[in-house]
Amino acid sequence: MNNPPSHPRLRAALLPLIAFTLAPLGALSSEQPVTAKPNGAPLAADLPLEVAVLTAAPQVPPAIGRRHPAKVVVNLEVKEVTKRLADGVEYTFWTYGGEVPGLFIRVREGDVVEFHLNNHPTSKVPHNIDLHAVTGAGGGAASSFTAPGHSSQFTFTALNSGLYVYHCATAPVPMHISNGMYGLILVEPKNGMPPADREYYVMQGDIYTQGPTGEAGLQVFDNVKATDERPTYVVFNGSVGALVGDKALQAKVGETVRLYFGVGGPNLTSSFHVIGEIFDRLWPEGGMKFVQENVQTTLVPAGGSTIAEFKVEVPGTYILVDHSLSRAFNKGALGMLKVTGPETRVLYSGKEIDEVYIGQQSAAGSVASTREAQLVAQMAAAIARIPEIANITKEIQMERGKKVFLTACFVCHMAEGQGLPAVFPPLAGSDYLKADKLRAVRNVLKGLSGPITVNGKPYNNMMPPQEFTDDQVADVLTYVMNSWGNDFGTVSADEVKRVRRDGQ
Ligand code: HEC
Ligand SMILES: [Cu+2]
Repeated sequence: MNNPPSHPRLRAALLPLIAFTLAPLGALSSEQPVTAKPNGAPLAADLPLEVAVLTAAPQVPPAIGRRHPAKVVVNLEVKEVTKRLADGVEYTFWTYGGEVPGLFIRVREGDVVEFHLNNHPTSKVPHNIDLHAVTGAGGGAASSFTAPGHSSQFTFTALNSGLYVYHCATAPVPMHISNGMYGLILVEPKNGMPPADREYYVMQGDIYTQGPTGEAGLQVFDNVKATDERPTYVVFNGSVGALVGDKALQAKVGETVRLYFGVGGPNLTSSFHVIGEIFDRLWPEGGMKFVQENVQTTLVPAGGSTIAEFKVEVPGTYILVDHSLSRAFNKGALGMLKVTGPETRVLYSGKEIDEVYIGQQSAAGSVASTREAQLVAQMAAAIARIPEIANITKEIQMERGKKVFLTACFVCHMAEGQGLPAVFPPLAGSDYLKADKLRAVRNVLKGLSGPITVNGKPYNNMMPPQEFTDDQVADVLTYVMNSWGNDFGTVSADEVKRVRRDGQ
């Protein structure tokens, strides 16, 4: 038997090692959740117990009214969800609480926080959490590595007040963060935050998709673009337009608006700016002593935050941007704050926002691009249905596929697809190939070994995985499925993409 060590302290010390080397999940499945009590843990037992109210952006939980410490229980669930990234574009986000950014957590300096991280059973991979508000190894990451369908518990004391980023720290970390695994935790100072009329939660993140910006359909993470820090999207609150049109932030003339703003990254720093406003008060980098007044643009690092506050004197629509403006106008880092109320012409006598200035990011532009994406998809579908076009497409695929066949497959399956008796099965006239084309896609992507029967004859050999793009795999299979008398139909790049994504 090779049981994990049973002594709790030893196990707690070993778990992070297991976690960070990404051992097979089986190694963890027999583990009990690890409870890490801070030194002097009995203290928590004397504290009043509270369950933290968590909110989805742009909402912020209510101010902590209490002026004494409490034991605060935080329940946060990790879920992998497919949602809108931009008009016509979907993405499978990895989330804390089903939302990007993750749910906002609010506690008070001196609170003892009992943290429960639950990873939903439908998740495909393990996750954990590193809270920058935590003083302790990995900010909690070491104690919170959680396989799908499991939950972890750890406890920390919120020693320092401030606005802190939290994020997933499971390998590959940039991918987990880019997929949406970041959020904010506010540790209020002992005497609380000064009151504000409106408090909002906004967070910026950079996203890397295989398709270019705006390409319709379900997009997947692109590791090369991420490594090169070339995002296809830079967004506020998880998607293009999350704070635009009827989802804009709201305020009334005369109110004080406070923005809790964070940058999840994983890579880009934000030049955070509100077009048409000046930050009256700023807590730079989320530190708790507000030290700046009258700031136009504030730099917010990846994995950092700021608290920006201003009184709104003039009605209108104010535009939140990353002032690296290509990100705002071309990649999505743009939001709106709508201020209603009486005009004060002395302060400003102008028209409303200029739809042209913010172009496709405006409410009207957003509707237009949804419609455009629909029409483009309709047109593509209509074109594909024209038989002549379908035939030409197939012919092009055949020629391209032949080239792939002659570089890779023919060495084993032979030039006429006839195979080699008892060693390499035939592709010409193969009943195995004919029966299930998606299985054939899988065979080419992942390789194939073990006993199979082709045209009544047994084969038990090994085909290595074939390293090709989705297009090349589609082309080569279309070629073999329509050569040497085969008439088995065609394979599209989309089908290959789906098989690759769905795995097995
Ligand atoms: C190094 C030799 C090798 C290469 C290269 C190779 N295969 Fe195979 N292929 C095999 C073997 C061996 C099997 C049977 C594996 C088994 O016995 O489980 C197989 C099985 C198959 C099958 C399923 C069985 C059948 O006859 O229908 C398909 C489809 C297939 N290969 C397609 C391809 C295509 C397409 C390529 C090129 C992209 C390719 N193979 C490249 C060795 C190879
Ligand atoms: Cu994660």
